[in-house]
Amino acid sequence: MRIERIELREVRLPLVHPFETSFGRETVQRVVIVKVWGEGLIGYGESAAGIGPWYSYETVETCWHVQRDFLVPLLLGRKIEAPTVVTGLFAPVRGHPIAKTGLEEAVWDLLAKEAGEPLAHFLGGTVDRIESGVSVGIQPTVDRLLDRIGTFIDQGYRRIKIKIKPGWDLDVVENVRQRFPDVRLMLDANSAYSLADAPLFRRLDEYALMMVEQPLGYYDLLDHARLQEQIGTPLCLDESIITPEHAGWAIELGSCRIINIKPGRVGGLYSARRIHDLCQEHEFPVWCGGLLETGIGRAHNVALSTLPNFRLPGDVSASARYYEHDIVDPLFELNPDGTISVPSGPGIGVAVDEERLEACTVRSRMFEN
Ligand code: OSB
Ligand code: MG
Repeated sequence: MRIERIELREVRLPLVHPFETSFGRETVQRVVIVKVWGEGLIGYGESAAGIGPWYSYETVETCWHVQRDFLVPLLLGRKIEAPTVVTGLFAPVRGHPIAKTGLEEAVWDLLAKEAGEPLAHFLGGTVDRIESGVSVGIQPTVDRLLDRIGTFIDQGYRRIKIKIKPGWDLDVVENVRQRFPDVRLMLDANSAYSLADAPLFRRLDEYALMMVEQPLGYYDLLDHARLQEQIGTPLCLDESIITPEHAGWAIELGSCRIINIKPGRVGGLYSARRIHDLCQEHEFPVWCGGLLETGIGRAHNVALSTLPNFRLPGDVSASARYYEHDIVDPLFELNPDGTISVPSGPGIGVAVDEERLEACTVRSRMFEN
């Protein structure tokens, strides 16, 4: 399949609720939606960089620059036999995984559509529903947090992740556990602590947490291994795992016992699948994280989550948890049993509402060959 045309679109979508983490507060999501054309078909992908270089060094501006000036020229006009070759094609560009992901995902969608297969199946997944969890941002008060968690539990979410930061940790967890003694609960610190905080994490061992995600430095593997040795709760790495090699190093060093896989963080679905396979060989469970994607990136995350070693509920929640007017049809909805159904149509399996997409586009650019 020859890649005949590529379009980049910067999209802005207001979030239903502001999302606050240890690195800041977002009220609007900005992403680059990528469309690729070949043989009368269109593939869609998403680069969910967000507004500032907080979670990662990438922003919508860096994605646009790296895509327009370096990645699009590497892909446009090429004959692509299999989506797995895109990662190699992009290898000369160092880093910038979120920028790469939008284009790589769009090629996966396009080739799955060419094969007439749902993306989930095309990737090697088997299940028709995935377990859904929800990530709850830092709230103005503990009461607000308890309310929000209660609402999500009532909706059926299968596990709750709460964001923590210094000053919003032990007491908050104590309160959540008192109110919800049995909920499957985990924490995400987004690198807000250092090894000197080990005593805090030892105290958190008392709360039957499924895991603590990324407590220490965003590039660190060694201090996480030192911390994991001192605590009972499994550590889960997010920011520190950027390539399959990092996953291998983390496993060898004992830096964590669980890995959060996000296509955006690792440069796309092929890299995500390689990390999945490596973790499976080492009996490390994985789950699918998120970057507040619109329905397009969400569809890719849903498809990825159907691989067999995605054994824990992910941060792949319903469209309505993020956006009032998402850009896909149908929307992703939570089933009463806390699962999300995997679309059964070809490719991402959901239609993109082009009118809606146009309405929230702030700039676009077409590249033709
Ligand atoms: O650390 O997992 C994270 C959102 C944006 C950036 C980083 C993270 C998150 C989330 C929410 O926790 C994931 C989601 O629901 O999409
Ligand atoms: Mg995280």
